[in-house]
Amino acid sequence: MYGNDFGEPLNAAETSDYTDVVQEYFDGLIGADKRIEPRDAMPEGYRKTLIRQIAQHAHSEIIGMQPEANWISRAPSLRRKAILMAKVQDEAGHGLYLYSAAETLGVDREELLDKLHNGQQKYSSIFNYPTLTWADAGAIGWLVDGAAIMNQVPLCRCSYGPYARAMIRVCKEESFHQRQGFEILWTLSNGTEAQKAMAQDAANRWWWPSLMMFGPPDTGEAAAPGGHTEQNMAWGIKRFSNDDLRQKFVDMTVPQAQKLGLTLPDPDLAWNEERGHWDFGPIDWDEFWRVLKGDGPCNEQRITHRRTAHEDGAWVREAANAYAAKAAAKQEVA
Ligand code: BYC
Repeated sequence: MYGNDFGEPLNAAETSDYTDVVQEYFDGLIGADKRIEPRDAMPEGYRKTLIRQIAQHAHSEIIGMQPEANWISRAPSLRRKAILMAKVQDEAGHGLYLYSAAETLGVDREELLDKLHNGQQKYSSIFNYPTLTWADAGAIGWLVDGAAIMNQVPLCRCSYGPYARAMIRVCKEESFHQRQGFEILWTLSNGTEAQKAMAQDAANRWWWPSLMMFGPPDTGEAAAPGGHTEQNMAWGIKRFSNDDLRQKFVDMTVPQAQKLGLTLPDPDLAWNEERGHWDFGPIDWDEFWRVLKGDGPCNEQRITHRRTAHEDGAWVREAANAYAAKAAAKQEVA
């Protein structure tokens, strides 16, 4: 039983012509904070927005495997290697749940991958930065997974059922990843001077790109023209604005940095008693938009690697399809 199973579901296939009926039914479910399920009729804008966001999210998960996989062969111990390998596999799993969730909206996974490969769809800006030292594996877990959790926990209450349900497991795993990253940095910060310097350098390089992960501000000069926040909040897809989540992330992370004995690279970072939040300095939005347009340090490398992996894996897809066809033919005979 899912969200609205106790009511009278309005089946998408039976109602395609009756847009006002669809809208009324849909608005009723959203207004009552119920879940929209794949069989439900929904406005085209809602469907397209979800495909855009879920696909971008899925692409981020699989592209996000690259910077960390870079350190599997060089992790400093067998234990570290095993943990990192499991983490990278988790990210592949997240990609699979998310592509499956997108497919419930009537889009084909192959089409989404084509759009990633030809640049029509985005992935998170954060994965266009390089992992230069082992401490970066720690900083990604601590800061990048930390930001991802902040952004994704509210998505467990997203109005679209399959996305919300996928997010529950994703968030549990991200939470483990965040602790794994923190523990790597904890060990380095309590190690030799050189190890501590390595941890500090990683925190310096990953801090600002992590703040950019939440997306452009909702208002002001750096806001995206026609940003999606207002509409997506009305649809129950987004529960908080980009700036609110960014602030929550800063508030959560500053005390953790203090615990680690690391400084964050922002001279304006200061506790604001009146607001009850940490103030932070201006974000370089020009850098953010540059990275989004393809001009980050690793954009070219990430997408080339992804395309090659896809081409190299063609035989696996062909074999799986041939096996499925054979199994289906056998069943027909039986
Ligand atoms: N990178 O109006 P806005 C992870 C785009 S974590 C690239 O605020 P929206 C992982 C945005 O798409 C990362 N593009 O849009 C973690 C839009 O362009 P389009 C993935 C970005 O959708 C650890 C334009 O800027 N997480 O996977 O309301 C290890 C204007 O933005 C970014 C998710 O995807 C960015 N950082 O809000 C491994 C979570 N920010 O599409 C893996 C789900 C903005 O109109 N996604 N843009 O051309 C979301 O919550 C929302 O899509 C965002 C953006 C908060 C990211």
